[in-house]
Amino acid sequence: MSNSSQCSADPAACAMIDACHETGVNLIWDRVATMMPQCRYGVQGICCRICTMGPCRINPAGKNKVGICGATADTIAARNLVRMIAAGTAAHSDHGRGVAHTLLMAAEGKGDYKIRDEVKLRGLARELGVVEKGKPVLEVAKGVALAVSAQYGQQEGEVVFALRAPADQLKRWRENGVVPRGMDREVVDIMHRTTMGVDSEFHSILHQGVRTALADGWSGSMIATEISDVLFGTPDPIRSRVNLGVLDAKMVNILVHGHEPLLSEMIVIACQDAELIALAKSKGATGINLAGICCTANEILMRHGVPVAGNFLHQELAVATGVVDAMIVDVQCVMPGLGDLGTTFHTKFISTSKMAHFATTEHIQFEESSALESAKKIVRAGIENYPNRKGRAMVPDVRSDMVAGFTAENIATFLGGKYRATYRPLNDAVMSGRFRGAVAVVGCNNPKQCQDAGHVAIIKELLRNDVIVIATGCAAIAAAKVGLLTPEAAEEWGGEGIREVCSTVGIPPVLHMGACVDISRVLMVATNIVKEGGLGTSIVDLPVAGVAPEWMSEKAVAIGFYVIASGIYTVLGSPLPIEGGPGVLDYLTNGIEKVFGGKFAFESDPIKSARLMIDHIDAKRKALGLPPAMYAPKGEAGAREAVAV
Ligand code: NFS
Ligand code: SF4
Repeated sequence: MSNSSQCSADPAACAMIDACHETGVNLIWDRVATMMPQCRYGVQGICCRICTMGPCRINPAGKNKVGICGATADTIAARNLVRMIAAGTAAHSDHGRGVAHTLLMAAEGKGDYKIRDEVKLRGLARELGVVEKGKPVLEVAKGVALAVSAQYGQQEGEVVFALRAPADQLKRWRENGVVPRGMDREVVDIMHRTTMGVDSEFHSILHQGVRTALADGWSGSMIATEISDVLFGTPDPIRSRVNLGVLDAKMVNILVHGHEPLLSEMIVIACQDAELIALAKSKGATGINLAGICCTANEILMRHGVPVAGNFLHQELAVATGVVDAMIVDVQCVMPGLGDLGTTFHTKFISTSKMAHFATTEHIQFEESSALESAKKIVRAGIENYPNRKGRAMVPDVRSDMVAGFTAENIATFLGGKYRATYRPLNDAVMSGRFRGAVAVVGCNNPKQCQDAGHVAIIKELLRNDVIVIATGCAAIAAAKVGLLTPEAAEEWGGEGIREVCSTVGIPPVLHMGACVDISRVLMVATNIVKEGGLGTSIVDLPVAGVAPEWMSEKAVAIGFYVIASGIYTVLGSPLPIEGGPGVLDYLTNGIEKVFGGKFAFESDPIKSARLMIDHIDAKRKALGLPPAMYAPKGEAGAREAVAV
């Protein structure tokens, strides 16, 4: 096991890792260490076990240049990769499907959900061809719920939200036959196409990967975001706090972890219930403290300002504080190993999704039809567990303030003014060179990389160079932990241009746009910038880039694909598992740019990664005939990292 400072850049994490080591508690970093070295066939994507003539492992320099069926390294690498896209798209899209189903229930007056953003609902209705004028809100809600639900199983045609893309991008997709038909259709297409003896031409396989990923970004995820806004309210900037120090040893601590906002929204209400607060006090606690982990945290942070206990690699560490009385989980990014910690700590793990059961958790089925009742039952179980605390109560005294809650809509209000919501000032700031460009920093933690170190170093380097940052998912939480989501961070870390713009309007230099499904908001920001005018006719023309420094999930592969296919250059902190397929590697890091406008680069060094994006941004500025960045970068590359991390 390596030193805690090699595991994480976060002092709260390091304190917990050290404490766990002293008491012999096994953590994810210990399991990584014993797993090394990992199989290079897997890492390079050239192990195939699609049929039982295999498994086949390709060794280009040895005897096995192709699989038993004759599949080449490129065929195998492409098939494996697009199956990751299918899984990632399925996950995001199912999340959207669940939210759409809940909208239908709300429309039919079943359950405890209400319509919170009627303006957005009516706008969506018009876009989807649902008659809304003069109709009561619940009738419109039903029409919208049925229309978006139908997108999942649509067999032919084009998903509706793909038409939001700038015309030039849509044209590229149409010319290459990759406009998605429906989410389920594209996922099934991948599974069929990649089974033994179907598609073996790697470009063809990869283009179906693009089509499926576009179904995620421009439909499945976009539905999740839009309908969540309708049901739970479109976010507005909101203050909160982040890191393990938001836990309170004297209170009943309830943690929500996973992704879907349906249950967590109700948990927020249940935690304010007078009867349950009284029950908590009767057990000796001072009250109920709710916090989140991963993207569920981002969902209730964005809309209610609920504090965030941490990102992906904080899930075990939160339990190890000994003060988490219940951890409520639904789907995605919940480590199966979590439940085992329950033998050491008193935390009650409560699984709630029909889809996700754990050998060691208690399962309380969450029913949307009686959502608040389910939520109260779950919170009550946490309160009842408070007296069972045993062993240490160790809450690191580490927390930061932050501002979250930015959207494609409210950026226009902030920069344009309340009565003149427009992207004009943002476009002008980019055109003048005050903002050199914009980068979306997204994605996970990965225990093979020092937690948060990549995210934080890249963001600081970008800000120093006057590149404004948009963040989502675990990357946004990483940035929040070091104070980058405060308006003051513009002064501290921003170059002259960032300082001028962000300080004037009082926004942080890193804008938190929500969970990973909310990368659909980032697509709309890029689209709105194009439509505002002055920065080209396509997302491809924009001085922007994307980066996922610490990615690990299949969902991240789907995201990466729809982002490059939307015309955005994207850097990954560790390579896609394709390096054993030379044709696939060359196409995704080179040739695909001519087709869709974006491509991948792989770079593990944060400063070099930032440099790649800044060079790309400068090249795009030049192509647009824009002046170079208005101000010289502040300080020296990475100079303050040693102090800050
Ligand atoms: Ni995104 Fe959000 Fe985090 Fe990665 Fe997991 S929580 S959906 S997949 S680990 S960023
Ligand atoms: Fe081997 Fe071909 Fe079967 Fe894959 S599909 S396991 S390469 S025989």
